[in-house]
Amino acid sequence: MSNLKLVIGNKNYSSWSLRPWFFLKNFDISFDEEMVFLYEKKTQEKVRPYFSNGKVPVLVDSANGEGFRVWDSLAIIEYTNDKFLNQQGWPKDMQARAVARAVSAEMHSGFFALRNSFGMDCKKHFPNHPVPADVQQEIDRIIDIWRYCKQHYGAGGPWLFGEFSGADAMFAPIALRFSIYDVKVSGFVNEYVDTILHNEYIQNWIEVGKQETQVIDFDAIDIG
Ligand SMILES: N[C@@H](CCC(=O)N[C@@H](CS)C(=O)NCC(=O)O)C(=O)O
Repeated sequence: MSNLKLVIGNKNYSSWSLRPWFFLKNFDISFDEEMVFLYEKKTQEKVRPYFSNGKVPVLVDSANGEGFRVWDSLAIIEYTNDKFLNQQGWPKDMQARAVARAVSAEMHSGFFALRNSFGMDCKKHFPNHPVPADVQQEIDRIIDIWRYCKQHYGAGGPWLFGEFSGADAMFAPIALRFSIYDVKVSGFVNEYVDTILHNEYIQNWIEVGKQETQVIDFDAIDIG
């Protein structure tokens, strides 16, 4: 048993949970998982004790006994970077690091059309799915962000800043959405999406998600 516990939603659906989960896994930080099924009667009851606003992910750090809680995906990445990685969770170069944080914050606070119209559902695949104009606009912005990162900082490896960083964890669910909704991409975008989709931890997440039985009606709720 680890001192760290990550409370996550259904792997099939919970894109916010995937971000810190992927970050911790790829940086080999050991943690336990507790899964809370989303949008069920007991969901709020299970999540509220963590001082969350009823949402997952939440990280619980019991190293000092008291169960310190961090209730936001990006804050969990920052906290574990501070505590376990000696700042290796973000690019070493100061300017690259600032850009990585800027694009992560942009992901964290935006892209609502894409998140709402192309909800994450690992079990689904929609060949030739239509792309509404507002979603296309956001996809174009994401591709511009990825191109900028790769061109300026990403030559040293397959990730946005060469080596894996918090920015890749923040954008990982986008690769899953591109695959599920058959978003046509080519060149470096395709390579980057493949890097994420072929990652062993992402494959494991998808496999487990596919085995879950709870079904959520996307039209009835906003899952982010
Ligand atoms: N900003 C939060 C968003 C978390 C979030 O919206 N989580 C969704 C699941 S992916 C959730 O818990 N939804 C349950 C609800 O809204 O009742 C974060 O980054 O952690």
